[in-house]
Amino acid sequence: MKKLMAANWKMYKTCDEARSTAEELVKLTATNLPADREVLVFPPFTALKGVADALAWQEGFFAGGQDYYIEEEGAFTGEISPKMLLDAGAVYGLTGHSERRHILGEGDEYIGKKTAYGLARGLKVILCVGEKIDERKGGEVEEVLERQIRVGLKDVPTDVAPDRLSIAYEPVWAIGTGEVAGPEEISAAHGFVRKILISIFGNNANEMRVLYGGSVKPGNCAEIIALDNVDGVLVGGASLEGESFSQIVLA
Ligand code: G2H
Repeated sequence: MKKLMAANWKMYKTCDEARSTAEELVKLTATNLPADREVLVFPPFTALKGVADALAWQEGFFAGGQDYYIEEEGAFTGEISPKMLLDAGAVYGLTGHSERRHILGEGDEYIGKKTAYGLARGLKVILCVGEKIDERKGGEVEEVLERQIRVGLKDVPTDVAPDRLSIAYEPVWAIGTGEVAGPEEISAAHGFVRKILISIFGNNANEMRVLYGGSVKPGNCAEIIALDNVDGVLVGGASLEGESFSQIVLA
């Protein structure tokens, strides 16, 4: 299974800035990208086509959409569909990111519908899960992760191709805070995520990627991706500069 090194640019970068960062990333990593790694960038929607075009001719480089709606088209002001993402060059879609859960108010049921819909419409999907600090302090990590995964995947066919579905474990208290989960916390959470995936998808789940996200940086990436059951990273702040993200990609 190839490690997936993913950048989430959130609500940062104009079209020109995004395209030039993508081009810089290609320049810094394409010739020395290890054969067991892939690179994925989630730019804002407005910059998606430019970034996808900049990455398209590089083997192992992909673009994705940070969100999408659960219809193909229609009177849904402000929304965007998987069909539109694919048309702009996206291969992946993201669901359940903590900022959509906790700032935009998305719940498990809707996230579940969205995950299944994106897969059915041809996207590869990364479902994000993760506990808040009070849930960790209250000993509820496994309960929260199990609920988010089971509800988030309840409409996904059990024979889904394993390379089309990934989970990103992003503890909310480690997102954008500079606070990284320790190796034991990451290993325990990823082992638990794998166990739940196996209970849903059987052996297929051993081929599904489980990414870690939350204050990943050039200085801590190598240690994190070497852990058991860590099949890549989803990086926010430290992915915004081509130089910094290229160090993560090659770490
Ligand atoms: C978590 C992560 C990217 P950051 O949101 O998904 O962001 O690396 O800034 O913690």
